Amino acid sequence: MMLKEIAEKISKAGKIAILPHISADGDALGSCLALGLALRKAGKDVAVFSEEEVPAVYGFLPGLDMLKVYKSGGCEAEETVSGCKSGKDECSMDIMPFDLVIALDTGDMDRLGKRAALFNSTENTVNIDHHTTNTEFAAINYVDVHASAVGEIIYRLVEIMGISLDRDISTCLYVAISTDTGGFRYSNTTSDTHRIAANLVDRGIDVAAISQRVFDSTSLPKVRLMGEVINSLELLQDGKVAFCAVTREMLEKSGAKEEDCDGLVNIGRNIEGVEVSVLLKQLDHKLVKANLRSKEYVDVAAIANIFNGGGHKRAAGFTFEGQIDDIKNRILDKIGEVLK
Ligand SMILES: [Mn+2]
Repeated sequence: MMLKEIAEKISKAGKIAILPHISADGDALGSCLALGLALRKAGKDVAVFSEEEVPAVYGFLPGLDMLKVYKSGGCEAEETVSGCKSGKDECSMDIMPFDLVIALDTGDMDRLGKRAALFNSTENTVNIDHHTTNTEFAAINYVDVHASAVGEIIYRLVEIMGISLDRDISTCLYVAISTDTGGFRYSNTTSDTHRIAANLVDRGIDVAAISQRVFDSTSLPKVRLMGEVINSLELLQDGKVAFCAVTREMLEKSGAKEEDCDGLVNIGRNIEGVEVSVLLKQLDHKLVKANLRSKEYVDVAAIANIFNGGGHKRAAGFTFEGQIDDIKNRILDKIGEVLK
């Protein structure tokens, strides 16, 4: 499947829905809003539906006025950004039907959560992604595992569609690409990544302000949570594996929110000698979310896959039914099998 075919499909549609994955991150949100802004410029009727409120850190992104938090059976103009009311008081658009639904940065149907119903409301579905574990769940699938971020693919798609990049679209794409590459530091960063970023900078985006907001702004509750996580840290397998946990009690004690757990897995990964870092987060009394990161050679997507999760070689995750202690040894065994 070529991007040109997706561009043609889009050009034939009038009303388009764009969906990021659940717990949308910088790449998912930045890509969805960039594509949404571009399609709106091309005269399309566009809505972006997220599963949850947008994390406060991304509250400055252009185009958030077209984002709605999806509720099954309708959308409500609740808070679309953590702590801020949406600019719109009510849905300006009926939820269904859409001519085309596009999922971005979404490895499989489970990652659409409740919005799977919306996705399946039409046969015209598109899946644009870069996860190695993508299940090609749409009618049209475009998966480029060499793209550092879906933002890179959207950059190319917008170019193919002949829509001019403006400052707002460029800001969203820059957030998408810079977050998925950890600020152009991870191994997925290529010369293409930098060339695209250079072109975005040429559109007049404020790199320092964006970076400050995305990378160098931490709430006090998050700093407190980091302290709790550091206290839970264990080094195992000759110091090659770092284990951390986030319990509901820790979240309550620190006053932190779910979104504050973002990036905490890197605390373990950044320790000298650690190859794999695992962060286990208690979602509720029976669900645990595992975040996995590796530094040089362990394919954590393959490990996550064993537990029905997915992701990238150096960053992956899965959800598990049980308690933190139940899953810990099982993951450790799997990691032990592939550690040098
Ligand atoms: Mn991504």
